[in-house]
Amino acid sequence: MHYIKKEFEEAIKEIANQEELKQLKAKFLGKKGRLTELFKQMANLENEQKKEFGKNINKLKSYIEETIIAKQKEISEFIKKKSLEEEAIDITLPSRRKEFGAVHPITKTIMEIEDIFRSMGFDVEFGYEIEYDLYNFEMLNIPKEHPARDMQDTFYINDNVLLRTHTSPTQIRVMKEKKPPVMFISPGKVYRRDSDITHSPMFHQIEGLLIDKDIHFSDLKGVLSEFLRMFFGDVPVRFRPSYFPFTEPSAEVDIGCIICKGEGCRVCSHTGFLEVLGCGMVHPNVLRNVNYPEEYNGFAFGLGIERFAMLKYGIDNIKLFFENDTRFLKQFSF
Ligand code: FA5
Repeated sequence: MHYIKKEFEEAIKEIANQEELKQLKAKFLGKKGRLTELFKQMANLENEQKKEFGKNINKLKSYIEETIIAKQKEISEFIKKKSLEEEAIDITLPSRRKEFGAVHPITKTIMEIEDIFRSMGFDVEFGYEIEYDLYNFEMLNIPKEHPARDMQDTFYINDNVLLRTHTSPTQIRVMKEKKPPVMFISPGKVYRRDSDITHSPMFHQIEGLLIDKDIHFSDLKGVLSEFLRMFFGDVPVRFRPSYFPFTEPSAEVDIGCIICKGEGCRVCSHTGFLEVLGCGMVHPNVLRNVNYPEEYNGFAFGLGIERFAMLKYGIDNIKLFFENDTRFLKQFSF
């Protein structure tokens, strides 16, 4: 009997989990287990011996049962402790930093300009980046072979289709759809073969058009001066006579260079002023092309958004907008 106890004690030392313990229990206490074997041996004993033997087997059985229960408890406590250790959270660890995105400075500038014009009652319309030659040039009073086409080096897709060189074709699209009066701005991408520190082959413009009865150049001047004051604050503004085939008279608007405060720098080509937009009274030919009645007239303007963003945020190279360098973009997360 002693050797069974010893065998059990050796075996239980090796047990590491509940499954092994179950097998050990079956091996010693099961129907065909070691103790059942012992009980069977009792049949060969004398009555007196049987009593003593039976007592000892029962003692051994109780010992084995108790030891197994104790081991069971030990194993479940070990498992519980281990899982608690594994799931432990170190509340002293520093938190992971979240990266916040920022609105791109071009988008931010578009949003600011839209807000100003909406507050004056302008709607917002959208045109197409792939445009007909007809809308980009001809209906804007720029016929084929017209010298004004040299002003804008164009990416042609075929003879009749091109990447729009300005947002002005949206004027035609909206006027063809809507009866006067109309009053809207239209932001979007435009394309030209042009590249230096203030020019990019893809850039953004905002077009503006106001058509109603009895509109004068003074209305144009009032709206644009107020817009520039709201966007830039108090900066010098000057209207300079210019030429666009789709407006007559036409003007370009300059503001005092914000980078050098008018002293002259490479951004303003040492003139102290920067051209920020083109504008003028809509040419009667354009209004005729969209069949607007004679009594209507109005003004239009077009501005380069990159130019506005560069001046407002003091950026001296247009390429920074398109390189997606997060060190640059992060500065606009306000
Ligand atoms: C036009 O594109 C006219 N459609 C504007 C207009 C609209 C005039 C309605 C009258 C009535 P212009 O080519 O000057 O005009 O361009 C307008 C503005 O776009 C410029 O003042 C400049 O700020 C910007 N711009 C022009 N070329 C580039 C370029 N390659 N990269 C970035 N900005 C540019």
